Amino acid sequence: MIGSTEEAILAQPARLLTQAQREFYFENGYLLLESVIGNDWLTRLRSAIAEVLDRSREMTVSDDVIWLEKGHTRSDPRLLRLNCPDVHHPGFWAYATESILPDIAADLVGPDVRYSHSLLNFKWAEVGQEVKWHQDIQFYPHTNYSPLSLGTLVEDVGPEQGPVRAIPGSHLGDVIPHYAEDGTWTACIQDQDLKSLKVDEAPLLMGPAGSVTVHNCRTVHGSDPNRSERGRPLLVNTYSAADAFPYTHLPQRSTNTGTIVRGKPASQARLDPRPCPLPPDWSGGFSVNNAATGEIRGDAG
Ligand SMILES: O=C(O)CCC(=O)C(=O)O
Repeated sequence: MIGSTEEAILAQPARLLTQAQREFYFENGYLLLESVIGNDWLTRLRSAIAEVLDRSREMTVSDDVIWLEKGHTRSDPRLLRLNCPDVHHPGFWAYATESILPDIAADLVGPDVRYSHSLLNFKWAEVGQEVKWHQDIQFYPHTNYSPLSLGTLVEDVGPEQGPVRAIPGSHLGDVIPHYAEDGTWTACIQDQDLKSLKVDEAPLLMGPAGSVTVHNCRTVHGSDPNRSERGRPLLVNTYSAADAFPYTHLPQRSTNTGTIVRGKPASQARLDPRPCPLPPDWSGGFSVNNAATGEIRGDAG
């Protein structure tokens, strides 16, 4: 469904995407852009990742920056996630601002683009876990629903590696609570609410290294475990229109949060009347322990 906000965005000249791609995103809430990132960037990102991996060899437990996967050892490092990569290696911030990512965002949210946050999800070979069906906006409500996440496939991703899956058109439905009946935060949609969603119709957003996935903050998405022998590093960068502001503590927040990466700052917030359930209070931090309960892990991508 293309409303007046989307029409105004479409009326602006595109920097990179075709009009058909922009319309597809507005209608479906996701997009897959195959092989759009060149080898120069991929080499830079892989070298930054190798440095992070080396840093993790000294670790035995997760900290706020690096979350370790089961079985992590010095000689066989396994990472679950690097939080806020933008402030932990200059290559990640350069990529977030100087690559085509902010141009893709501008084509989908309008010319004025605000950087929100990044994370690097590893999904290690054979042990990388499922990410349950969820919407991102419940982790970080904003004054409007422009936030979107761009996932860069740093390596080739096939069906067995647990690619992201997104339910077409689900961004036009409700924002579904991520709480159990007893009020416990679960970071994902409850089984009874999944019944009305067409999870079987969700395509696998996979492709060669250098492909970019896009999903809107209301789009229901998740991913299967990695059953393959190859890792699946996914660098997630989240942007919004410049006039979208978070009104709760962000789970991922860095000194770069709020930077205008294309266009100009907003002079006022744009308010969408559609409600959003509040997340738990993340002001004390968002760690591997409180991101979700038990084995359930959602993703504030
Ligand atoms: O790493 C994944 O498979 C999930 C990513 C995700 O849920 C997100 O970017 O919001």
